[in-house]
Amino acid sequence: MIYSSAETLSRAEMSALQLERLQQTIRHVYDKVPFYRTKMDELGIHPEAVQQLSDLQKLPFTVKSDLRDNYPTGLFAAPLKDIVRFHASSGTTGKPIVVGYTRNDMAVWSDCCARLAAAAGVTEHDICQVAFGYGMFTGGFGLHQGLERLGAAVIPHSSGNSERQLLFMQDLRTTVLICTPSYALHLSEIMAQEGILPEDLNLRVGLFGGEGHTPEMRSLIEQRLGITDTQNYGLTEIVGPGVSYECLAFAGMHINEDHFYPEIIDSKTGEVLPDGEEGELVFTTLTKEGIPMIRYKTKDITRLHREPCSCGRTNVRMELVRGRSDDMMIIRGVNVFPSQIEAVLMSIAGIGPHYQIIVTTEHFMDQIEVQVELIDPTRLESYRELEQLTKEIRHKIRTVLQIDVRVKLLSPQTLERTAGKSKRVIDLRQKAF
Ligand code: DLL
Repeated sequence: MIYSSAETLSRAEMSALQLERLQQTIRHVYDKVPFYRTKMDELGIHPEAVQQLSDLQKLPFTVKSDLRDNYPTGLFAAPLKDIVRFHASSGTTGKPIVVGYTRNDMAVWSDCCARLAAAAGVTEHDICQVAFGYGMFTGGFGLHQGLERLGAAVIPHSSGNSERQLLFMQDLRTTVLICTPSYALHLSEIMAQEGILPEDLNLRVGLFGGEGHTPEMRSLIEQRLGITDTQNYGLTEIVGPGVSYECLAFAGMHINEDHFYPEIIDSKTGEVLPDGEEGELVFTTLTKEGIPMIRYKTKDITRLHREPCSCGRTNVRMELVRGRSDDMMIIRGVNVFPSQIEAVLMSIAGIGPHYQIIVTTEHFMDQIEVQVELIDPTRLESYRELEQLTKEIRHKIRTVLQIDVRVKLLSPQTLERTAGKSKRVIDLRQKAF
């Protein structure tokens, strides 16, 4: 089902709507956000300079560190009394990045997530189990609101506790599973262990996102869970889930471009590339009030296609994400920067500065092992001391990243030294993109 008439506008109608909203947004940030006003003043660009959509190219990009530098609410365009929800995601170092939604932002977000679910064939007759984390991560609440708006029944299970997930799936006859693709595969393994067959469940569709997955993973999920696997994409800085989504024609992910204006750029030169060319995806929000974003560089690599889709939708499609242009790792849906781990290690006495992060897949779940050298070799002799130190490192990493890692303490001079760039991350996963 096509949920919104905004998904079938003609190109001329969409462009006119986008231009009107873009002009309002630029005026709004110029008036309300000193960060944007200063940048625009420095370049001698005033809101009136945006007369057509391509004029957006005159404006500078926004990057993740701008959010960090203005932590927590420096980029907000609405007063805090108008903010009704906060969410957050990892920054490149210790501090997360924080976003805020007004009442209208929440309505837009729910609508975008309802479109996403409807495009995958979800209806009010479905029973949808959300296995994304509820909390500062946008996945749980975002999908929850959209599904409720659509009129589906929601089981707000949240992440983890696979046995209980399966219990509810069986007893409440869950038809739609919402989680990361790696968690879907993990669940399928638990099913096999417990002797639960796809036929014992009533699942028919998966709404998977937060990380990419390969065609091989997709067919494995479809086969093992007996469902249609659909993907959706989003990022905290833009709205969370609901930025783009697959329809049942599987011809890429339709972007909610009446709210999020996409560009593809050459990451190095910043030049905008024509449709069909691969580059970094950049978004400008067109209706956001809480924290509008102008030309936000996502670091996600993809291509855009504007021809209408056989599903009847006309909104632009992005290909499934091909990878990222930075070193951010996505571990079980959580964004992890090596620099965050480094910052934790460096704050603990007696270890470092040499360390390595090994990423593997076990039972379809990402695992991280942090190997770090001890400074004092005599510490190797005390088992209790080593255990305490290991615990401290794990605890601090869990506090910052919300994920569990394994820690291996090494004797000094164990890790290979290089004259050039040291290789901090060894990613042995089957590529997720
Ligand atoms: O992952 C929002 C989300 C939650 C989307 C649930 C879909 C479902 P962040 O934690 O800020 O937000 O991470 C955003 O995750 O820049 C991509 O690199 C990656 N990502 C998200 N969805 C996909 C996808 C949420 N379908 C970052 N394919 C983004 C590939 C994805 N990468």
